[in-house]
Amino acid sequence: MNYFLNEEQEMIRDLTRKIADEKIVPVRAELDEKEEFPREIMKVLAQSDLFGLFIPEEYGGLGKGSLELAIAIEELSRACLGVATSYSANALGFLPILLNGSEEQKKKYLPDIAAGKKLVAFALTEASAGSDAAGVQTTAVKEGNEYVLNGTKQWITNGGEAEINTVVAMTNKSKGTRGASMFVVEHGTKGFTYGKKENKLGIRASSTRELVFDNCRIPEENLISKEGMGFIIAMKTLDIARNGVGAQGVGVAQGALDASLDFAMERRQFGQAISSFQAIQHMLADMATQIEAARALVYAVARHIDAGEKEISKVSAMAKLFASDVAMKVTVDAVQIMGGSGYMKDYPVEKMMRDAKILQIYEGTNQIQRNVIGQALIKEGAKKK
Ligand code: COS
Repeated sequence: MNYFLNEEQEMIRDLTRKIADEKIVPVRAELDEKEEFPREIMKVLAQSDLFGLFIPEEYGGLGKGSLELAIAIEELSRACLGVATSYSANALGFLPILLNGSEEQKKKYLPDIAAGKKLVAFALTEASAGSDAAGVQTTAVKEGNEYVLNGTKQWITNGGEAEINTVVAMTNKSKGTRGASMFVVEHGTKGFTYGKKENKLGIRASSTRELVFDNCRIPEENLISKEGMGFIIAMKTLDIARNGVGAQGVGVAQGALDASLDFAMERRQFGQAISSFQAIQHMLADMATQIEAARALVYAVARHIDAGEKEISKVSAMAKLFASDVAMKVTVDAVQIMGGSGYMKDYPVEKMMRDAKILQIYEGTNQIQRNVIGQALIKEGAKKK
């Protein structure tokens, strides 16, 4: 379908597709098998200026929007969701600085991030704070002109690989969500170490690790915005980033459709290509229709965000919810079409199926997305009365 992308957007698509085909596809199975972080690919993305897509030109970026970011994420996800997750989590990580950082913080951090010299991680989740994002137990206590952080962050994408971490910690536990604050913690800060590295079902090329703060002292300048704004900054960050998860869903689903269509046209049974059977054609037709619907929604939400619309929580949650469910269904169906071959590691679809599952879980489970959408509908309904 023609989404009437402009010349620059087409260029970003072509560039990321080329990198995906030439640099990611040949190594994706090995990265998955060895659970290896894709450092060389990150370098290629940096050389191609792709880390600067969403960062304004004044801070060394390309000054593009959510749509360009979605296009890049989609193409990387078509090849490998583990690589795409490492790339996307970087944007999730710098969004708190971009959205609410001071001028000094933006000037200090964003140029290196845009150049791909420094990778970022976003640290909200903890053992007791998953869907209940307000359950953060990590504390930040002000002592003189420093904050002292104590606590452990869990399942942090890019954990251990990122030089910059945006971290939510409680500055006043008695105030609930209004007692949370957002900080920048740099790799190498005394009292900041990495804990368990997770062994995952999918997206195994991405790093998922604990961040451990043990009397970790950071300067007060590392507080983003004001004390008490951490939860709201995290929610605003997720509102933008969740559409990127939708783009990941579109990409991995497209990759699975492409692989299973190729296979179906080659594989012969009962004296003919299996693609000639209506049972297979109907599956392919459903997969292609669902992907197109998901892509249309993700691009529309990206344009909605880029137009500066204020209410983005609901639509971004819708894009994440819909596209991740499509990704799961399509990747399972791709394995089914390819039968025994689909189940084997000789083909990419079993990996895509394992990878896709995380999209229904991270950046807010799809149950949480439904809550966000439901709450927004009720709010809109009340306004109409
Ligand atoms: N933008 C700006 N502010 C927001 C917001 C948003 N999208 N969502 C909530 N807020 C504000 C609310 O307006 C409220 O402000 P006040 O203190 O002025 O009243 C405050 O934040 C608390 O909101 P709420 O009461 O809705 O918080 P809950 O504890 O009920 O949590 C959900 C709401 C469930 C939506 C939130 O916890 C969530 O998104 N959970 C999933 C987290 C997640 O994605 N985890 C994955 C790991 S991070 S990769």
